[in-house]
Amino acid sequence: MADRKTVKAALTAQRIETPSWAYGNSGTRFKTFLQEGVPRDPFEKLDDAAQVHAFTGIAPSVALHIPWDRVDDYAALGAHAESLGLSLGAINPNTFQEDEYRLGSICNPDPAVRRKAQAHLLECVDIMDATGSDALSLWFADGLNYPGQDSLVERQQRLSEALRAAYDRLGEDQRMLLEYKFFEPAFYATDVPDWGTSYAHCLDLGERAQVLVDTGHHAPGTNIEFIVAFLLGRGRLGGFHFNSRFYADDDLMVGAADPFQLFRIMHEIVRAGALEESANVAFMLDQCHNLEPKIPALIRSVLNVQEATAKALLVDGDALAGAQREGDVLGANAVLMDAYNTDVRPLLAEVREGMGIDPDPIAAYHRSGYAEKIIAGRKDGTPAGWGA
Ligand code: PSV
Ligand code: MN
Ligand code: MN
Repeated sequence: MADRKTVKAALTAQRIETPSWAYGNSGTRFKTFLQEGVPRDPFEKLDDAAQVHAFTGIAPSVALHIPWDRVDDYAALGAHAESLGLSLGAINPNTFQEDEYRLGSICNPDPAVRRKAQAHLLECVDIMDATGSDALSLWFADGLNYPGQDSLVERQQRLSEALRAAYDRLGEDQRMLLEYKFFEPAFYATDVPDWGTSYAHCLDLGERAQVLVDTGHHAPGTNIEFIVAFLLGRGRLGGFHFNSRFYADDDLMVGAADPFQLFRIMHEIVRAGALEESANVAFMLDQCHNLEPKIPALIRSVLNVQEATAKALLVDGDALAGAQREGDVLGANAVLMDAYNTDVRPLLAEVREGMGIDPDPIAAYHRSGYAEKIIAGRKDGTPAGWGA
């Protein structure tokens, strides 16, 4: 087991990226409940993200979704981030909200629609150049509702062509993350439904194409830590979209539904040394806070990942390896469970004190008066939200 000092150093160095879209209004397909004080533009989303970072100390970057976060001057947005002690993270193109994309984007049977989607991917690489972002994070809603609707094989060929054009446009220090999702919005077939499909396309493209694992995008019962371990072993785990699911892509707070699964995932990360910055795994959240206030929900989510990480760091690796070698089934399992059942809150309070932040980030945020300030100060204008 790593000594306490090493564990604390790893926790202090950990970084978790929050998504710009989690700060805006969102909802289910039935209703978006508007909240007061919600940001009205990407600049204000960054202001709120700076609060999450200020109270956790480990969330200094923000992912953008284009066109939700479209601005005239991305360098100015980057400068605003910098002035807040933040940086701009992954750029997520959006090819799922325009009427032309009814039958898909880069897999659409109509070449004109494919060209439009392709141009948007390239525009997003231009934005990466302006913001200094290193990751083009791709998710495609493309798929079919009915058997026979389109050719499964030809759609894969169109996908390959579009990914190739985007990949070839990336700079040396930029990479592509390819996310998969087993269903929704398409119900019969999805063009990138699983990690295997994503992995195969990444292998075709080259080393800077990697798989993105969104924890909400699997069938119930899927062993996500196996996928993580496999991809890590092949150098193709690009990053995560963390969230919780009870049923499908629920986008609830990470660690809320199944903290044990989160621990098992972080155990594979720690075991592989992938917490290190040099491993280049992006730990991002992808969540929607429909009922709960957004900033404290994001703080809670960051803390949940941090708690799972702390427990994973406490696994006694030597004892685990020994028990595994000896075929000691119960002993090996007990090593993992001992770490999982440890109350890491006192350790994390110490880590925060070492970072000069309050040991109880949620309480400190509530005391800060920021929530009241944004409710009073953001009365005019249109709040940001899905599609805005
Ligand atoms: C799709 O369900 C997804 O997980 C993708 O990452 C999108 O970019 C994001 O959600 C939009 O909310
Ligand atoms: Mn996602
Ligand atoms: Mn999702």
